[in-house]
Amino acid sequence: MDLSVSWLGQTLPGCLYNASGVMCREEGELEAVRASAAGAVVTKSCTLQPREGNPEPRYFRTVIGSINSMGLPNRGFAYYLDYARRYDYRCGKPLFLSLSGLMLDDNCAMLRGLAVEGLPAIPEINLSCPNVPGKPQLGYDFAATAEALDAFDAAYSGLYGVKLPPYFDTAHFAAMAEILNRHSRLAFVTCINSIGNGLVVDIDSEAVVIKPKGGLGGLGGDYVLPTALANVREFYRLLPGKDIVGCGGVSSGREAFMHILAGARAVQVGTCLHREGVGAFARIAAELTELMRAKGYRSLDDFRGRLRTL
Ligand code: RRO
Repeated sequence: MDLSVSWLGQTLPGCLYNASGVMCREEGELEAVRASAAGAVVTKSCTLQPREGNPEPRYFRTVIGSINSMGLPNRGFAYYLDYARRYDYRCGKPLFLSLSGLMLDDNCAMLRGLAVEGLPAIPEINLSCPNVPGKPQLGYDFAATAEALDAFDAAYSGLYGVKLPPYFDTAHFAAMAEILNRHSRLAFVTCINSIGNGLVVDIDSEAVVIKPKGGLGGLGGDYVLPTALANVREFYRLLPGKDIVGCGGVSSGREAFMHILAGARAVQVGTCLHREGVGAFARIAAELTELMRAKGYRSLDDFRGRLRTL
């Protein structure tokens, strides 16, 4: 069975990798992902300067998913750039650098910093962090997103991607797609970041479960699967020539299959990876392989995007 993926001019050995934020803040975690059955590696979203993030508790696992308000804890751009300098690109697993500057100039400075190095690492610019108090998600401000993409094009001459927040209205899919389609070097979009500002309530204590923002945080896991699939599907239809990376609610081969059927070129794993560790990649890949075998598919190209409508 062939789970390899042709993408960004190379062949990834597998279609699964980590969602930014999970198992990717420290070099040891990044190397554990690289050494696993993952087909690529993405770093924790970084800012120009290191950040501690929000006060604990800031991540909580529920029976069917997760809520987080991490607040962008990261080691700072220089740390991940240094990792990118030393990364073993010959392993065939592309390295994505997730960038989440606190303002547009910071993102452009990081893009320029990456450009001068001439490294094969690929930026995934995060337009959708829901958890920094006072900083709205850029992807919900269409004019600001349009301005940001123009600035990214000026700051960086290579291919790049963006991580989008979930959208919930067909008019918003269309408006965002129209903006994204203006940028030919925007090669991929990752759908979706967590569903922002959910609230998990504990009945026993009659309290919220995370401390920042009065308990509000981004939802992941089973809560978000249908929303993630809708975003993958709509952007797959609306962004011809660009690739969609599916992210949201993948905990077995079945959800990975659904994302690819909806149009995903590669699939990220977040909440499940946090719960299970890097062994999740081999397990999900084996389940996807078995499902494909049962259906008579030999490669991901056999069914990518071929979701049927009624
Ligand atoms: O660090 C976080 O709180 C965080 C980020 Br940057 C993000 O993009 N998505 C998320 O759920 N948490």
